[in-house]
Parts: sequence; C-alpha cells; structure tokens
Amino acid sequence: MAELEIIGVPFSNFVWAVRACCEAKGVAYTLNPARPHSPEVSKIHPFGKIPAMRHGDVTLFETRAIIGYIDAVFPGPKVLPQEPVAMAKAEEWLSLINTTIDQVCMRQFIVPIMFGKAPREQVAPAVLALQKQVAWLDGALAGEFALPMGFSAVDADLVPILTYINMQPEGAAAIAAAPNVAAYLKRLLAHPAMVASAPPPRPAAA
Ligand SMILES: N[C@@H](CCC(=O)N[C@@H](CS)C(=O)NCC(=O)O)C(=O)O
Repeated sequence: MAELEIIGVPFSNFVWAVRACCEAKGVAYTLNPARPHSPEVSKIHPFGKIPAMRHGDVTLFETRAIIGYIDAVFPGPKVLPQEPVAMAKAEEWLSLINTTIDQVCMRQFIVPIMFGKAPREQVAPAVLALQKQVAWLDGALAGEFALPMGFSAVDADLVPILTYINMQPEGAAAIAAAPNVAAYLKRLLAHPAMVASAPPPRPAAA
C-alpha cells in the first residue's frame, strides 16, 4: 500500500488529532512538518490550513475527512463508530469540537496568546466563553460518555484542545473547577495513542 503522509506541524491540535487516530489504529505514516500556508500545504488545502494528507493519488484536507478516510481504508480498531446512533453521536461531538470548541479555545484564546503574544485583556471574552464550554463538558462527561469505544476520534479531537488550554492559567482554572474534565484529560493523556502522537515541546517563536 502507498505511504501515508500527514502534512502539518506537530503542535497543531488538529495534526495531533489525526496522528492520534493513526496511532490508535496502528497505521504507519510519515509526518511532513509543514507550516500552514507553506507550498506543500497550499497545494492541497485551498486556504493553506493543516492538516493535509497524501496517500498515493489521494490528497485530502480537513481533519474530519482525513480521519474518516484513514479509518475506512486502513485496518486496525475503528476510531469512528459504525452503529448508526453511535456514529451520529460521534459526528455530533466532532462537529461541536471542530466548529465551536476549537474556535473559542484555540483560535480565540490559545493562538492569540501563544503565537500572537496578545495581551491578556484582549482574550477576556474568549476566557468567558471557554469557561462556559468547559462547564458544559463537565456535565457531558459526567454520565456514561456517549462513545463507549475505549478510544475514538472524539477523544483524539478533544484532548489536544484541553491540553493546550490547561497550559494557560485561565484554562487550567476552568479545568480544575471541572472534575470530570480534569479526570478525563488525565486518563486520556496517558492513552498510548495520545502519548505516541504528542507534539514535541513548542518552539520558542512559532
Ligand atoms: N477546519 C480545519 C481547521 C484546520 C485549522 O484551523 N488548522 C490550523 C492549525 S491547528 C491552521 O492551519 N491555522 C492556520 C490558518 O488558519 O491560517 C480542520 O478541521 O482541519
């Protein structure tokens, strides 16, 4: 089978999610640590975002599409449920994470602080929104988690975002006030798929 190439810097939360799914399935891949808007990425993603993927003649962009392709084409444990209700629940979570939680936690909070060096007061609205999201997650993770698969694409998608916000005092405080989220993050961060795909320490100026 052709070589699978995951394209994108490893400290991207979405690149981490795709790599975690590969690790969970035992799928071999090459990581091409290209930055957003680099020629390798822009050849595939119309707006230069990461991750992108190449597998033989197949190129893909968008995390959800890449994970779906890998889960369908490669052997190994499924990271997306097959049963209709569980599948719809997973899609519900993935959509929520990719469109709403990522927007607040990564685009409006982590990226301005860590990459843009934005002053703290500039991200105050995002902190309020993040606190609401983490509080909601705490309730959602309280009962029986909707996806009893041991490890799924939902975990791969959510854990990197929670990890990044936990590195900042405002995010760490929100997680500390949410015991179910804190326990979930601790448990999932120890999962071999998350450990094997974890990004190296972030470069000083990224
Ligand atoms: N909807 C895309 C979002 C990808 C995305 O936002 N990637 C970030 C890095 S985590 C990126 O490339 N940012 C650069 C930019 O938006 O210009 C997906 O699910 O893959």
